[in-house]
Amino acid sequence: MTPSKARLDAVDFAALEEFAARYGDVQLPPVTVVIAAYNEAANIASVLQSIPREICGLGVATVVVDDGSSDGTADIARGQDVYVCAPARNRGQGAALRLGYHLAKLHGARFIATTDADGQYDATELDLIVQPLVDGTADFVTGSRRLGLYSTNDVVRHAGVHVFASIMSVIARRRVTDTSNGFRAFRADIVDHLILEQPQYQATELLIGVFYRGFRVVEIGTTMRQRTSGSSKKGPNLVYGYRFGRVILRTWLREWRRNRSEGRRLSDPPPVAPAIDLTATDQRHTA
Ligand SMILES: Nc1nc2c(ncn2[C@@H]2O[C@H](COP(=O)(O)OP(=O)(O)OP(=O)(O)O)[C@@H](O)[C@H]2O)c(=O)[nH]1
Ligand SMILES: [Mg+2]
Repeated sequence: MTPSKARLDAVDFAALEEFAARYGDVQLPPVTVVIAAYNEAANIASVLQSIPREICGLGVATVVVDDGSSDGTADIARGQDVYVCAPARNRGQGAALRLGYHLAKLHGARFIATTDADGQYDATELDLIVQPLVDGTADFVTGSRRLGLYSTNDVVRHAGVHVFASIMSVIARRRVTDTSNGFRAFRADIVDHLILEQPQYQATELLIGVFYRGFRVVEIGTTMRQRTSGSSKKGPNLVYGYRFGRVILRTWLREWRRNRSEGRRLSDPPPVAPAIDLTATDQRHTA
């Protein structure tokens, strides 16, 4: 992976160096769970303790990316059996996840899963989203609250989930039910084929990217609970909706132009689809 392709910047490289200095040239197990965490002191310990030691029979490590929490989130995470990557400057969830993906891939992860540090997702369902990758039937699996369980009293947010899913269904030319789910899993090698520029609202950039690169995307019903502690970092509903919509539009245009310049169609297969050889690593390794 070249730095230009990875689109990492000086903050990312410094964080990767600090990680290597702290943990050495660690070889991550096949499944690495990446969690972006910012001021989640009230939630992070229980979330980390809920991550299973094995997913689909494969070894699991967790990498927490905390870029400047002021409430001790990183210290709490370091007290758990996980890896912590700590960029020097706060840049948003999208930037934290992008760094986490590259870190996981650089250190040998085969599959990357993500969940949030706020306890809204159910870690016992990680098996559900990793299984299609292990079976080789999908490259990217995203949780869907509408196909699974979803509790909210927020009617605006609820309507937004439907509206954005309809827009995404038009863009992807297939039915999509949830565009902002942070519970997902994908093959680590696809990261090199995606452009990830969004510092905060990455979910749709990632989703449009995988659709337009031709990767096999599967939605699976999963659980999404309400936050019980801490506060959303995404702002009030209208701000969230406006910024989210803007990311969809910009990414769509970018990926449409990218495909056009390469003579690719939406239905074309991915640029490369290397086979996943799970016999090549120690599958039981844990953090
Ligand atoms: N490292 C890092 N993590 C962040 C940042 N902003 C948000 N996060 C984390 O990203 C995850 C999702 O953030 P939330 O604020 O819950 O956003 P959301 O789940 O999309 O929206 P809500 O439905 O309002 O909760 C949580 O684990 C946050 O701690 C950030 O600037 N840096
Ligand atoms: Mg949340």
